[in-house]
Amino acid sequence: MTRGVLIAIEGLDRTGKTTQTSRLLERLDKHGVDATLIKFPERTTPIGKIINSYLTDKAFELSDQSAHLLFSANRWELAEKIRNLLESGRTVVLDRYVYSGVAYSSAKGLPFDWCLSPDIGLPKPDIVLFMKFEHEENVTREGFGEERYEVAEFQQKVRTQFEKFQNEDNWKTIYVDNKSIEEVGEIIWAEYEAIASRERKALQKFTKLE
Ligand code: DGP
Repeated sequence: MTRGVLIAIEGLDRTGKTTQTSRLLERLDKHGVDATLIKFPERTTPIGKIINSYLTDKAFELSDQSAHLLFSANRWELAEKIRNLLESGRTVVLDRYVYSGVAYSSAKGLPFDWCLSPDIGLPKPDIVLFMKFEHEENVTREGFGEERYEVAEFQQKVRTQFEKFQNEDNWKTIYVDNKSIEEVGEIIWAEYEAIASRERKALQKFTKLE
């Protein structure tokens, strides 16, 4: 059986990640690909509930280190499920993952490597699609301000931290400026097809060796 593909969709707040992840799921389904969407933070688990209070209640006090470790623990809560889904052949789409964890916390001033270390050992995505605005002036501020991190200046710092991952071998940046939902969806689909076909070829080679 082919292992499923692990895709992470990353980006700043309000870049359209959630719209694109659900569209990708629909398209995978139409093509007969068994797929599961997991959104981080997963706010319904025991740790996720604490994270939700932290994000929505600005009076909820938590040190930056504690908050960081909770977000990481939330990913570990689901690590086995992700592994099992992949092993059973399902494709898994993640709406945010390790990279958000490091980018948001290091933007607050915590050391980058310290932020990365609790996530070491989590399943590595085959591809990370990082959605961003190339030109800052295209960022819509609409809706910012409802949750803890939704402040334009902070988002700028997060963006700088995210960009530190751009030379990773699984990283692809998708510019969303002036593109329709459909156009961004097409780019994401092309990236998915490329990675899925690479996985199929790798499997064929492997089976030929047996
Ligand atoms: P979302 O549900 O995708 O809107 O995320 C909620 C907020 O939490 C958003 O401002 C980004 C932030 N966030 C997401 N994942 C992490 C993480 O792992 N660590 C930290 N510090 N913040 C995160």
